Amino acid sequence: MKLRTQSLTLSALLVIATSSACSESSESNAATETAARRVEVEVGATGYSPSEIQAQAGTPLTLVFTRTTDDGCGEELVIADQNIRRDLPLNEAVEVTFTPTSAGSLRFSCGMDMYDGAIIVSGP
Ligand SMILES: [Cu+2]
Repeated sequence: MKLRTQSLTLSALLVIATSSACSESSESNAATETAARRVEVEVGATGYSPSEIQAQAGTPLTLVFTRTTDDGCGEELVIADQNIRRDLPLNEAVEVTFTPTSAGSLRFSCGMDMYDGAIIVSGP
């Protein structure tokens, strides 16, 4: 029984590892689709982690922000270029999805413009 559970767990892990791997496998059907990108960002006492996020123009990007502390000032998230402003309740994952349209750097910050992060968008 224990062995079976372990092998199931292993299978699940393999599935996760496979699906989250970069789409470099030439045999994958996913290569023909535009795979949405999903990045988790922790908002801690000193800012965002990671504070720099890679994205691609034309590919939907979902950022999942979770604020993990009441210290600091991460209660509000602003992505000015996308006209996005969200409250980040403590320990609650907040998803922000948009599709960057052109290459360049998109800045994100806290509501008072103290915390600082960047989304680096490469061309299509
Ligand atoms: Cu702030």
